[in-house]
Amino acid sequence: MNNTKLILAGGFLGAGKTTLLRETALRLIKQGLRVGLITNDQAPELVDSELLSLNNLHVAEVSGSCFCCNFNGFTDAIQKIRTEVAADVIIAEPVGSCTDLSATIMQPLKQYWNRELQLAPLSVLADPSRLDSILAGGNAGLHADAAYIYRKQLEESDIILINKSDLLNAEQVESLKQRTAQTFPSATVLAVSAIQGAGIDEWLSLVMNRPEAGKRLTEVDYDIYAHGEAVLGWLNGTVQLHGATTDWDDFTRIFLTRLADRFDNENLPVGHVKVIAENGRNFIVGNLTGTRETLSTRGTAGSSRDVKLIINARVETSPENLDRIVRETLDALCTDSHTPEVIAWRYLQPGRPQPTHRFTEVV
Ligand SMILES: Nc1nc2c(ncn2[C@@H]2O[C@H](COP(=O)(O)OP(=O)(O)OP(=O)(O)O)[C@@H](O)[C@H]2O)c(=O)[nH]1
Ligand SMILES: [Mg+2]
Repeated sequence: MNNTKLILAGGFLGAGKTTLLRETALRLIKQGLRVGLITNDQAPELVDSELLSLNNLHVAEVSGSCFCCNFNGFTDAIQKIRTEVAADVIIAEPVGSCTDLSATIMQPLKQYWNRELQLAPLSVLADPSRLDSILAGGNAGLHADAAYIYRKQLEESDIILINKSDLLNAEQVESLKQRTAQTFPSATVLAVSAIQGAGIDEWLSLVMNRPEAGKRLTEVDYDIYAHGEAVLGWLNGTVQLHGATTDWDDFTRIFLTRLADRFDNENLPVGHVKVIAENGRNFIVGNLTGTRETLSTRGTAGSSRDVKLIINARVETSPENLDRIVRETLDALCTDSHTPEVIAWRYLQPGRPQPTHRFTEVV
């Protein structure tokens, strides 16, 4: 089998990685290439995998641990996709709270998988409002240790993608690009809009053609890193709702709005809360990447008596409190009209990262 191009698209929670995976995969498929995607999370039941599969894309999932702490799980997923679809290109999305990927993923892949894989430069996406704060020495509305992870992700990248450029005017884009390049001088900085497609071809031409990947290692203090992850409560739940005919688009918006209000009122910074409501092949996705004004939805699930709801929430609070808030909000919305049947429901605090490999030199 020919060697496969592997593109790692990292970046903090909610930066737009899954949106980029979808947009890029569709473009590459149009060019006649075979594409596989790999998603990753601390627990199963992923909105991202469901969303990409519903777009008819080929997805493998590594769940239960990040790629770095389950390197063999990651390479098994790579091998699975190579076998199943003979992929020309694989795009992988690491967990948004993960860093040190150059030392723990890129270098080991270069060392042990150089015959099977052609590694693309490490791309890291950044949400412009969080990035703006980080560049100004702030914490992007996050706990200082979570903001540390954000900075480390950018520091180790080969390419920084300032995503959501559609939210900025040309002057703001230029200023953000310049300040990013000054702070992270060894990275190539591009501005893109994953949702509208702007800048994606330029990025693709870089990742498909540039031979150097994982050019630098950065020092990471694992105590701060572990704490930065541990301040986030994590909840992945899937429920089936049965009951009165309901407009699931309204339902999803109200559910997310009420959650946003709870988090904002209790001063709990949101990493990312995402919900997908599926009614057969119709679905709506709702996202919250910060306070209430970041709430957005895409797609439509229409109306019916039944729906499958997948909820993935990463919020700075204890997992128990996150579970309580999400359950109370859902139960209040379902009173009398629906019976929720829980298919899967987990809440957890990410454990200390213990990478399978950690290289101290660039391969
Ligand atoms: N305006 C705008 N919104 C975007 C863009 N890309 C992504 N988003 C939105 O940002 C939110 C998060 O996008 P995702 O692609 O789920 O982000 P992610 O990085 O995969 O998030 P995690 O998997 O939780 O780490 C969603 O509401 C997207 O619609 C963009 O280019 N412009
Ligand atoms: Mg994602």
